[in-house]
Amino acid sequence: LSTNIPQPRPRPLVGNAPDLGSETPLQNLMKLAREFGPIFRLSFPGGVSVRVISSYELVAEVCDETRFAKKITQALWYLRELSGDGLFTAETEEPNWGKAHRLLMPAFSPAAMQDYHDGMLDVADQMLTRWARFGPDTDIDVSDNMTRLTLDTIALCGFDFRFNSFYQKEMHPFVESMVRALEEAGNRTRRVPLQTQLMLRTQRQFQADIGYMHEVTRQLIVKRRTLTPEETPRDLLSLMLDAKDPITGEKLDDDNIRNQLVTFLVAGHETTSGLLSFALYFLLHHPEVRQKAYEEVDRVLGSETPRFEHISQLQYIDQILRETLRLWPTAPAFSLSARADNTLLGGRYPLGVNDNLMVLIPMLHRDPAVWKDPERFDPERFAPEVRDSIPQHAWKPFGNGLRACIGRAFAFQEATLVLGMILQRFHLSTPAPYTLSIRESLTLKPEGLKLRARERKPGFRPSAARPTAPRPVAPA
Ligand code: FDE
Repeated sequence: LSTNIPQPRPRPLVGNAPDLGSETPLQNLMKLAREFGPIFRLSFPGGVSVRVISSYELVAEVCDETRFAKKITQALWYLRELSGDGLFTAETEEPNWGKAHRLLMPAFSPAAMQDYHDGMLDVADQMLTRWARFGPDTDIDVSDNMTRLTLDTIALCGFDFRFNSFYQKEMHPFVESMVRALEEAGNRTRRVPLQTQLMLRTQRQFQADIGYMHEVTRQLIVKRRTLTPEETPRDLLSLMLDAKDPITGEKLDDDNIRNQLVTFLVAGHETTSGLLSFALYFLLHHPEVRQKAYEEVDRVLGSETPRFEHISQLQYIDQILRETLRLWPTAPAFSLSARADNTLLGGRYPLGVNDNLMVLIPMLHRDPAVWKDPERFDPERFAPEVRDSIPQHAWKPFGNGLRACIGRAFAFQEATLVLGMILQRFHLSTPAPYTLSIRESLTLKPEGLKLRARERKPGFRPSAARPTAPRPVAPA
């Protein structure tokens, strides 16, 4: 057995950077995996290299948390300029990660989802009311609508802030800053540091964008502190301000809370927006799936305003979402490294603690050893009767173990509700034949996807979203 890991031929100075390219690095990685197999290596200027793994067998091995752990890679360090020691970009060993993790877990548990239902319903209703008013002949930009929806939803449910994205043409200035800063953080991974140091204007813009985001989030915290207990909504922000970590007895400090707010906005909107956009893509292109989904929605929701109890009954929608994340996991990779030197991967490849591993999720999700006819979109793979036969680490759209996605239940709750409400009210069609083209930023999105929405019962509206009554402050 060879212990050499295959590698596309590196070029002088730039190594394998050209193999990744700048527009579609993830799709290029998928092509390389098809060519070079379940593990291959890429090297970059400055001595950085990464081992990309994508078979079920190897991924199941690196998901063993006693041997491997999340690695804050260079790309995450650039992102840290925005989100600091927020959950996503903190090292597991940093005390603030453990503190925030313990303190925030209850707010993301399935039981806590009930608290977010009214906010989710409120924003979804804004979007659909707009669709109804546009009428059946307007082209609706899917990713744009889903991004406005998911951003408004996490901000409203998380900290009672309204971006009101559906009431303006341009996105809120916070979003412009966030998108620009995320893009720059991504671009930095493709430059040598000296290049970035020479780009003075880009640097100033990056700092200005981050400064603005920090200022907006800081003000949210300041303003929240002025509310009386009766005025204070029971949301993530009050939990972060009031709750004490059960182990250390400490509260989160203001800088850390600010970092968490930025983290939730970044992590909670692009990924969920992509999930909804791809799900709509699949629904538009699979009439038999759409039909079955309509039947379920009509049976479960009828013409009622969705209630929290309805969501768990939308089983088939849940299957559609799982299958969507199988083919296009919108956060398409996560990074790990071995906990100890002299680790042997796959019984043959030696690894040290400084070697970066990247799990290429879309290819894991296409491993023919697990998935029959992997390219086919088929929600039946996740039918309750057969779901349990899917091996444990074969489906990883939310990452692994301790550092897996904390927002999973939130994202599913939101996406299930929104798809359910769309189908309850509209017939969907594409204005013109569409071939899937994927735009990459940190996450994946179908590019240029448009839909038309014709009301199923013209003028029908489930009774308006109930206003959220002020709720008591979360117990400390
Ligand atoms: C996380 C996450 C992850 C992992 C990463 C790593 O490992 O690095 C993943 C894969 C994910 N996430 C995915 C996803 C998808 C979707 C749809 C989502 N996600 C959603 C959401 C929402 C929200 C709110 C969130 N999300 C959040 C989050 C956070 C905070 C995190 C971090 C955690 C820790 O602790 O680390 C994540 N997420 Fe997600």
